[in-house]
Amino acid sequence: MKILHTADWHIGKLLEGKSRLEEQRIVLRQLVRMAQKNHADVVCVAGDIYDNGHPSAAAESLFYETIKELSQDGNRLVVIIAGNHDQPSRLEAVTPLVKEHGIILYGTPKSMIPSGTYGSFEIQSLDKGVFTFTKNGERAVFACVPYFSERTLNEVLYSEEIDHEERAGEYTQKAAELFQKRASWFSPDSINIIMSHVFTLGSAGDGSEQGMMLGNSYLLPADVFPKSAQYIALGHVHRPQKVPGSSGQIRYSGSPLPYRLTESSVAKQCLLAELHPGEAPVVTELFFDNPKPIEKWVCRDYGEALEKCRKNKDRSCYVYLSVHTDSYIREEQLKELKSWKEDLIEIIPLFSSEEKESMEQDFRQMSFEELFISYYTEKKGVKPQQEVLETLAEILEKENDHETGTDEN
Ligand SMILES: [Mn+2]
Repeated sequence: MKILHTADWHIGKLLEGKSRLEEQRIVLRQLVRMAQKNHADVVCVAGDIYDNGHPSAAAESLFYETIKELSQDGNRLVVIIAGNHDQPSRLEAVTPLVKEHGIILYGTPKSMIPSGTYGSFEIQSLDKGVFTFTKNGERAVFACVPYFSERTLNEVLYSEEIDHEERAGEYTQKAAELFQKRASWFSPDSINIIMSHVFTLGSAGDGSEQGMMLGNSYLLPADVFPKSAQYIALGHVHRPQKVPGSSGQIRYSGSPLPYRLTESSVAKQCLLAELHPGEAPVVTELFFDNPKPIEKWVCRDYGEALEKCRKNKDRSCYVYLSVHTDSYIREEQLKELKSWKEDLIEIIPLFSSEEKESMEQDFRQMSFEELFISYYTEKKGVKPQQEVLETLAEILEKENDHETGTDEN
């Protein structure tokens, strides 16, 4: 049986306010072609379908279009779990429509699907998140564990009679218990697969998920996963990787697109795992062609930056531009750069250390407004507009009124 493993589509995600939908459409089409070309029997999407719980109509439309194409009229099973960015019930809501296309959706670890016909597959639902089916004489058992919080863990694992004292336990142990429970349905003569959306210890994060972690308790060691699982398809970390401590059967496929500059150094991929009962998986990495890379340019002066923008005007890429300069980049220079290269995400002036030192000296003699202008200019690369300065003056005036007691109160 061939499983195509992907995750973290984050449909609708922006880069500094810029839509990435077109790029997402391109890579998701590539994914459909990969599934076809490699004759995948099942596609696993391991969470974070959307970038947020309230996706735009265009984002939803791209999702539906993609899963319909992937499912190939119900001849390929598509299994989707929710990530921390998805709204679980909303993701599941479309089940009555997509069931006949062979599409299975799990919103929470408590979700259980009805047994029945899903496209050309006869699915037997065994437990929460667990189902089985047979294709080409091979039986597969899927244990799907969508993103869970500690609260969800308690709800899933313990009945109401157990009091809080007894519930006390480490997140890790509880997570291990949950995976173990689900894996109790695995059998040696089946293909046994776990799908989940978690952060495992030792996975080289790229910064994109930092905000999603609530302290170290949300990091799971690789041994929370039962040994009886042949392949563990994970989502959450955007950088593709084998989880350390596993022999390559616990994997993050990573996102199909780099979503920030730090993710740009690694080629994006999805994974094709060929599985047979009782055998180690054979995993092949399939690479995406990035339609619009995120780049960092460092230029020695404004002239070079301008030249580089001109030369690359027709090339599709996002640019974080740093320019060595002795003076601030003026508004009109900024406009000129952008007139050549539209997708300049950020322009950062780099001052020589001497320049910086002399400026630091000056700070002591500066007025608040001058300090503000200097700070704003350094952060944004341009001088603040008159309107901003006027607002600042207004605020300062009010502050002074308060301090001197001339306010009405
Ligand atoms: Mn995530």
